[in-house]
Amino acid sequence: MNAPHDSLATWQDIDRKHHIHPFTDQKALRDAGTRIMQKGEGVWLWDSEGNRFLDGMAGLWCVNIGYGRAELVEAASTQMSELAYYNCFFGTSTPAATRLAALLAEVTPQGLTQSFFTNSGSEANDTVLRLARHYWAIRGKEKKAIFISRRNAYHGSSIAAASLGGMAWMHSQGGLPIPDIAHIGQPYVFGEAGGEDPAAFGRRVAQELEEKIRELGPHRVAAFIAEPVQGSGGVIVPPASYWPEIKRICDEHEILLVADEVICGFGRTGKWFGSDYYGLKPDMMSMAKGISSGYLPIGAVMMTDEIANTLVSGGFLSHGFTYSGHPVACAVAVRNIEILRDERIVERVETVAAPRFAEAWGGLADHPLVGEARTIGLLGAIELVADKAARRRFAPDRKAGLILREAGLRHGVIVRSIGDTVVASPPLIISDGEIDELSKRVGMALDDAATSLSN
Ligand code: PXG
Repeated sequence: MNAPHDSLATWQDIDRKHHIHPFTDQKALRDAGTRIMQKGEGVWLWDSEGNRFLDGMAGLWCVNIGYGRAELVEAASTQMSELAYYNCFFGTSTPAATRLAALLAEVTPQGLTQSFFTNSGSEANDTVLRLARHYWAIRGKEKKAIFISRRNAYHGSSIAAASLGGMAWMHSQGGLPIPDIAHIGQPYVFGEAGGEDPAAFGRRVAQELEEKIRELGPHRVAAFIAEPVQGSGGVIVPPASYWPEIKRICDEHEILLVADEVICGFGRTGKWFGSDYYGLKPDMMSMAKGISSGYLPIGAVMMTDEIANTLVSGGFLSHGFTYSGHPVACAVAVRNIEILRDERIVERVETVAAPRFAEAWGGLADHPLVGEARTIGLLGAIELVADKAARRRFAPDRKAGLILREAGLRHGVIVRSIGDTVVASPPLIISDGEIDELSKRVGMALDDAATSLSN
């Protein structure tokens, strides 16, 4: 597979000298050396040394139809041969971009009909911020500029998207957040409800939105943005009482509701979108990742006719990227969405895979290290605890989550640790046997971690 001079040691050496990695402890990585991933098939990955891993994270929450689908390779190759690039500026488009716009209008929740294309989720959320403010300005309400988001939300890494995000450790690098962004609490039952009844907690946290709107003045608030289920925050599944209350508040105060579907979109919850799962009727929706199953970078913002028509009435729109509607990325996204639709992958997640995963992953709750195991669709989380009965966490310097993640790698499974919350988000095409295998391997990693942490 490799050229004769290629070897792990050479790659690691080059990587140390020339590559700064995203979201990585740079020093620790240089000491440890990079793992080189080389091949993927279905839910499986192989590294350069031939180690095989069950990819419990679908790459980075994105490879929804799994690795190695020849149809997507074919779609890219055909489009590249015919027209490798053209833009959507100055009155042009391409068949691939128009096909994708039509398909998105078909699969997204009713009412969302028009797309703006980006290259990533971060760009989609930057776009949301600019378009929503511009929308209110066209309607003569330019003071409606503030975005309300949530603490521990993740909306991307660009300046606006990271400001929308609610992670203090991200704000601390690069002088964030930008002005006119406010944050409220998150519906994190295990971490923050204490003994409160989950339904009451969900309503109370949602009502923080109303308090914040009153504090700021509804005439100054443009939108509320949130993931239907927080992904990078730790697969935080809100209580059933949460979203209905948020919807009521947005409607009553004339605030746009923006659903960040970058992780929840394209079948992750067993519905096409997290908004479908919760019956939300968002005014705008940001998406990326699963739109192309990660085969090429692409994102989009979907919006209602009302918003799009207002933008049209505003005339010239001064926003866009060289690669907005890149034909190769669009062609791959079209083929990916057709596969999700025609092979009824989303329906299979809802009726077969999600119940199986709920049972297999739910079984991990019996482990002494696990304070809670939860799933929704093909998203799962376990909360690691030092004392199960008291639900007491480990001290942060014990790095229990990282220990579990490392133990997982030794057992040939990739999961993600977010503090001491360990999450999974496997490809949607995962078979029943592979779902059981994923949970079994995490179970073995838990046994290893329990031994390490008992010392
Ligand atoms: N919104 C959400 C909900 C996301 O999860 C983005 C926006 C930004 O998308 P881009 O394509 O700009 O990365 C994301 C991305 C992690 C991790 O470790 C998750 C993401 C990105 C990087 C790391 O969990 N999600």
